[in-house]
Amino acid sequence: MGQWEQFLAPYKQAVDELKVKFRGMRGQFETENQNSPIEFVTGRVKPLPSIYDKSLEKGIPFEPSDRLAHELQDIAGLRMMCQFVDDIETVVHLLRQRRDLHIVEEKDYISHKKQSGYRSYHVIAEYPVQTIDGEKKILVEIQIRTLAMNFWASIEHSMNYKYKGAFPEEIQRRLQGAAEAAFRLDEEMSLIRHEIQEAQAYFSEFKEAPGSR
Ligand code: 0O2
Repeated sequence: MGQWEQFLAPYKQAVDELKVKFRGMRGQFETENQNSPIEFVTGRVKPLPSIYDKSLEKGIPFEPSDRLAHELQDIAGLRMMCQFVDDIETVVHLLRQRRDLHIVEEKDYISHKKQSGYRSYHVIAEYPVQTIDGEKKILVEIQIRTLAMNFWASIEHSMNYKYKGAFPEEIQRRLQGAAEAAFRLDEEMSLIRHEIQEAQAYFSEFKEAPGSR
């Protein structure tokens, strides 16, 4: 097995385990007929070219090392998407209560959006994975955001890839405008949250009813 593959193996294990666990949280809300604050969960191990870019940016040697693992906090990344802005706080609260991970840092890019227009809540946590060589504590970054924030971030991320961060002024202005539009969309949806959730509960009951199709 290559050096990198070996280095990244516990990160892959953490991402796989946490995806199951976080999806399980959503499942539990469903089983208990409660509106889930979690809409869906994704996860990934940072691809090597991104690790390379980030290590260059941070001035860290590009080699499997404790330093790299410590300074790049998002080698293991999870994303939890919510329907409503208020759900984000609920999810963070649920994470704070968990005994299988230890939160070391929280970054609130919702109250303090980034210059780019980026909004999201980041939780950096230590998560122990059990390996054949014993327990290994690794850092995971959990990004919690609404569907609208996620839509904006995915688009901006791919544009960033194309323009390498140097957006033409017009595009940058439009992206910032789009971030504000996404924020207003979240606000509008929050105002009719009750009606939306009632309709969703009705819809899922209807879907489950025998002979409803
Ligand atoms: P990828 O490809 O998603 O992995 P810091 O040193 O704390 O100032 P750092 O270490 O970059 O900054 O951490 P930060 O900004 O808290 O979080 C990094 C991740 O958040 C990024 O990872 C993105 O996933 C996301 N992110 C942060 N800012 C933006 C932004 O302006 N636009 C978008 N689309 N995503 C953002 P990577 O490694 O940059 O990218």
